[in-house]
Amino acid sequence: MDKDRLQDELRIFRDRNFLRQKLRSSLMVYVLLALSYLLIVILFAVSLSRVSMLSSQLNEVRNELKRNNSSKDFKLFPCGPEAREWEYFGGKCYYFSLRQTSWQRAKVLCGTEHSRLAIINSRAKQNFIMYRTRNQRFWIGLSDQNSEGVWKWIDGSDSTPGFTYWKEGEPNDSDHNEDCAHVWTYGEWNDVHCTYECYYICEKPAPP
Ligand SMILES: [Ca+2]
Ligand SMILES: [Ca+2]
Repeated sequence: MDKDRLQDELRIFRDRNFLRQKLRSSLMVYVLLALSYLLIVILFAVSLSRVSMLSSQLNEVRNELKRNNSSKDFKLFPCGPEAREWEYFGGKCYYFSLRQTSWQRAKVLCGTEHSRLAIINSRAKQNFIMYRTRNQRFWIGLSDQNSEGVWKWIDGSDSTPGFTYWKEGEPNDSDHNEDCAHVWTYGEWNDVHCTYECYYICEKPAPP
């Protein structure tokens, strides 16, 4: 009887020991799993922060490149890289047409480009235009269509008190029919009939 009891107790002890060992090994597995999970989370967080750091650095480089390019663009094309046919002078942009047309049509064509026929109100601007037009005839924004002999710029201002560069003997209103002005040889101004066809100069403010 005592022997049986002893064997039972021994068996129970063994079972308990076995269970304890099993529990311990399962616990170890769970701890290891938890540690690996933690490690994965840490690695993920670290790589995420590195990726965001890299992308912010990349953005900075991109912005710097953009800034450099836009300042280079401004130096090369102050009137805008999309408007390379416009020439910059003194804070404004000028277009020298390649086609000849009447004064009225030239006025409309400048308008479609958000500009107007050129106003020459200084010697510096006259020099620029003179150099650029090289004895070719180009319409400017000056006419006496509203009142004979009263020459007004296209912005409504009176030309007489300001800078003028009329050719000697001009404006002569030849045949009583010359109401529009163009630059002529040596850049001097001449009045001619408005349906005459010549090149034209448009002017607009330079982009900010
Ligand atoms: Ca006239
Ligand atoms: Ca004339």
